[in-house]
Amino acid sequence: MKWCLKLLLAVPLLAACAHTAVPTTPAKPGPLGNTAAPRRAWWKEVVVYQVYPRSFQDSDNNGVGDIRGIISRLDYIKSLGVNVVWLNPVYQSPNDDAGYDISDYRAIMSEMGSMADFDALLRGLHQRGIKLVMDLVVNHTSDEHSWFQQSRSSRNNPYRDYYHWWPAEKGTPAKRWSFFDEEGSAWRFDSTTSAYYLHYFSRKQPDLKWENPRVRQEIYDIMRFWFEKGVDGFRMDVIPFISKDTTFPPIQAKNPPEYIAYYANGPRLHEYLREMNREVLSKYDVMTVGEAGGVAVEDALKFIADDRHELQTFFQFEVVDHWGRREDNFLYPDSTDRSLPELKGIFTKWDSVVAQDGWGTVFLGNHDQSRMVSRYGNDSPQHRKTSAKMLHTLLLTMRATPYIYNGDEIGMANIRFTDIRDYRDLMTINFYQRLAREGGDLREFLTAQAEVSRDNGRTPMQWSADSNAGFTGGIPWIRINLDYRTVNVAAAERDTSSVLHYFRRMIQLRKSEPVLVYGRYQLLDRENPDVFAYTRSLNGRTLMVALSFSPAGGRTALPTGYTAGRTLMNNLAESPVQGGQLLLRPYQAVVLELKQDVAGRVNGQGGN
Ligand code: TEU
Repeated sequence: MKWCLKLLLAVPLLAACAHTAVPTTPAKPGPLGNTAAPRRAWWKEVVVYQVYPRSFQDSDNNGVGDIRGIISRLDYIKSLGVNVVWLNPVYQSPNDDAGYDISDYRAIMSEMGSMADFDALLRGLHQRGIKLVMDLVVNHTSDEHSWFQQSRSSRNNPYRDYYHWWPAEKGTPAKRWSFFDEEGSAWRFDSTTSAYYLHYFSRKQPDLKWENPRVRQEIYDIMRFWFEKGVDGFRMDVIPFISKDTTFPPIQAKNPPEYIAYYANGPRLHEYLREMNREVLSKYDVMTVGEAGGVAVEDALKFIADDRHELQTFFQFEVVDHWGRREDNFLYPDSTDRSLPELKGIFTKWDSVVAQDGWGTVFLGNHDQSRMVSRYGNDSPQHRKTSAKMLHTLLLTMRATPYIYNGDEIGMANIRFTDIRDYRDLMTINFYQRLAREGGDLREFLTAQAEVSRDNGRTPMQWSADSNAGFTGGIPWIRINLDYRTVNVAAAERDTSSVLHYFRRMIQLRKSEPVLVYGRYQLLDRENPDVFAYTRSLNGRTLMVALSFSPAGGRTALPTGYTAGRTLMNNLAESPVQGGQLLLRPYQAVVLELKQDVAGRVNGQGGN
C-alpha cells in the first residue's frame, strides 16, 4: 500500500507496516465476523504515548521537567513499542494553566529549553521511528501574547478584533461561566478600553475570535511552521469551542449538557475545520485528534467521516466523564456513577460510529484526569498491578487508536493531596478560593479533590527508588507520590511480572494482530456488572477479550457456537477457561482465540 511504503521509507522501524495487507472480505465468516474492515491508515495502527513534559524528566535540576530530560529518556520510550508521542504544550507561556496559555506559538518555554533542544527531540524521535504530535491550543492565547497586548490597548488597534470584546456601554454581557476563574465569570472587565473580554478558561486565557479571517490565517501559519519542521500532527485543544454564538444570548438551558450549545459547536465550526483542512492539513501526511468534549455521538461523523475532510479522529469524553465524577461539576466525585454496564454501553455506542466511517480513539487517563488505576482499577497493594494490566488490555484491544498517559505503563496511582498548599493546578486553587470567599464547605471540597483533581495525574514520573524518584536533583515543582519507592520504572524493569512488561507485550500483540486494530467489535454479556467482554473479528478470525472490573472477579460465557482456542494474553497465571465458561479472578484480563465449534460451522448460527 502506498502510505505504508511512504512510511517505511520515512520510519523504517514502524512495525505496523510489517503486517501483510488486511483483506477486506473474510474467507469463511463466522457469525461474529462478517463485516468489511475499515480502510487502512497509519494513524489507525499506531499506539500513542502522551508525555507531560513538566513531569517527565528534569535535566537541569530546576525541578521542572524539560525537553533535554525527554531526550535522555528516548530509548525508554522506544522500548515501550509506541509509535507516536503526543507532547503537551512546550511553547512560550507564563504558565498560568501549565502551558495551555501560550504567549508565543513559535518559541519554546524557557524553563523547558530552547528551539535547538526541540529540534534535537524531534530528530531523536524520528531516528527511533517515533512520530511527534504537538498540542495546538488556539481557542485562546495567553493574555501576555502580543496579539492580546495590542488588542486591549485601544478600541481601534488592528488586533482589537482578534478577541471577543463586549463594550461596557452595551451593559453587562449575559452570564458565561468560566472553567477556571476565581470569581466564576468568563467575562473580565478591562478598564483601559472600558470593555469586557471573553475567557472560557482563566482570565489569563482570552478566547480568540475565529470569526476574524486574519486570526484563522495566523493559526494556519503557526501550523505550517511546525509541520515544516517535521512535526507529525496536532492534538487540538477544546476544538468545538472555536465557533460560538457571538451574539452571546442569555442562557436559557436548565440542564448542564444543554449549556454546551451556548459555549461551543457554533454555527461556523465545520466551516473552520474544513478550511483548516483544505489550507493546511491536506498538504501534509499528518495525524489529527481534536479534543471534543461535549460532542454528541450523533454528531461525531460530521467531524471525522472521510469525505468531510475535517479531522481524522477526536477524543470523546463520555467514558471519562461517566466514571466517578459529577456531571454538573467535575470537581466533585460521584460514587453512584460507576455502573460497568453503562460504561460498556458508552464504549459500544462510540464503536458503532467507526463501524460506519471515520476512526476512534481510546484513553483512560491524561493530564486532566486522575490516575487510571485509581479510578477504574484498584490501587490497593493487592490489586494495583493486576488491575492496571487489565486496563491496558482494554486500551489495546479496542477498535480505536489508543492513547497511553505517561506513568500508566507502570501503574502510577493518585497522590491524594489533603492540603491545598500542595496543589499546583489553577482549577483546584481558584475554585478553592472562590469557595472560601463564598463560605462553602472547604473540607468536602478537599476530600473530593483528593480523588478527582487534575494534579493526581501530574505528579512526576517515577523512574527509580533514588531521591525524588530520579525525576530531578532539585526541588520538584509538585510533590512526588511517596509510593515511588516501590512503584518505579527501575523496579518494574527488574520484575518480569510488572505492569511495564505486560504493557510491552500487549503492544506487541496489538501490532501483530490486525484483528485487534481493524476487526469488528461486538459486546458480549451486556448486563454483566463485573465483566466487560467482547469479541474482535476479521477475516474469519475471532478473538475474545474478557476483563474483570471487580475485586470479586466475575464469570461470563464464551459466545454460543465457539470454543476457546489459544490464550494470547492473560494478566494472571491461572487460566479462567472452564469448558464454555470463563471464571475470572479479581481484575483478571484475558485475550483468547475463539474457534467455531462443529455445530456452529454447520448451521452458521450462534454468537450473541
Ligand atoms: O482541557 C479542556 C477541558 O475541558 C478541561 O478544562 C476540563 O474541563 C477539565 O480538565 C476537567 O477535566 C483542555 C486541556 O486539556 C487542559 O489542560 C486545559 O486546562 C484546557 O483545555 C484549557 O486550555
